[in-house]
Amino acid sequence: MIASIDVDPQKTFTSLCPNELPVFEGHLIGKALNNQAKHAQLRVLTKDAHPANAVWVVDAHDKMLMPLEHTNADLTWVSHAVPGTEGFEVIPDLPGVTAYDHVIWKGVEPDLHPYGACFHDIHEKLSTGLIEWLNAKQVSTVLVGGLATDYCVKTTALQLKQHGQFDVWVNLEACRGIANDTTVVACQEMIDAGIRVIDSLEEFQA
Ligand code: VGL
Repeated sequence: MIASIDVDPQKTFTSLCPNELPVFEGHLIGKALNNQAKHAQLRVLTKDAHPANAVWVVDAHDKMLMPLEHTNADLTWVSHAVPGTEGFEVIPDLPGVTAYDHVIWKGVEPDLHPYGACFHDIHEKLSTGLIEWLNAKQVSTVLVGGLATDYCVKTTALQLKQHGQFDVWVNLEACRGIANDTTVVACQEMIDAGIRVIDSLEEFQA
């Protein structure tokens, strides 16, 4: 069984929400996510769902990426992906949530800012149930895309590889990164972990 996973394809990570965390071309990956889903029998959506009063929130972009002492919120970020706001919505071309087979909402607690979709906490203690759900559906292969390559896509793919027994593929055509240097490092980290990082679906073989 193959599952495709749309990691945080939300307007908060696009130029549609310039005050949040815009990723270059982030709003353009919807069709590529739909195409990869055609290679899978199951489709999963993950969404950041952050409260406005989260401990990691700063009020300006130049105050971001500062280390924090919080156990499960490592860096400062501007407020993003708050349920009820535009940034929480999915990007154009994607189906509504009920069209998916499974949906994970993460980062709901004010003092937890996870990147990966498999655990609620950075220390990977509190499962979101994603790996367990994939196992229950007898999924052997996961095809991952979304936003952003260098944070949530990377961490989700690494967790799926390290804590699950899946063949993990990351389809770069259906991803965009926040910064080029961290994206290059992220791709190498994924490759080193045994993840297949591919430029397009043409390279995918289950
Ligand atoms: C993300 C930075 C902060 C992501 C989330 O989805 O990649 N990046 N929060």
